[in-house]
Amino acid sequence: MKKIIIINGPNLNLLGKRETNIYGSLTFTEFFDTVVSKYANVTLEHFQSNIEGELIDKIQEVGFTYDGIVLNAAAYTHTSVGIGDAVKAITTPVVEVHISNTFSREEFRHQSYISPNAKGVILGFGLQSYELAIESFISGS
Ligand code: CA2
Repeated sequence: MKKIIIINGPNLNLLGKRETNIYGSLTFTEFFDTVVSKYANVTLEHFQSNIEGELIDKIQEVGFTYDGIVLNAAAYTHTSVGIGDAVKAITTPVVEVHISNTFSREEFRHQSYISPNAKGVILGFGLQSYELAIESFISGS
């Protein structure tokens, strides 16, 4: 079975509880449970942290053995050279995802330190962005 992990960055633990106009009203746990049942043919894990170093530690921990990483580094996407370097250093392919269309938002959200070393980028489809990323690992090479 393929092993895929979703790694979520800062404040994504607030999904479904705040700013529901931008990020929707489902909590990530509610969403994750539906995804786990839908993709019963893959092993899916989820990790969230508000701490940059913990995200880097997790990327390094899984980044040589798992089949795919779905990474929403949230605000660190736009600031973190460290997370960008970690993505570059590992062998597991990373698909960068965003819930919102970052290009329709403020200018500072147009910059990503992840994209140059990601296998692909999916954004603007709400929580479905995560599902599309998982699908890409299931059906892709
Ligand atoms: O659209 C995305 O997925 C983002 O990665 C979300 C980040 C934002 O900084 C990126 O530019 C785009 C913010 C995540 C904050 O999540 C919250 C969820 C609910 C309530 C408040 C924040």
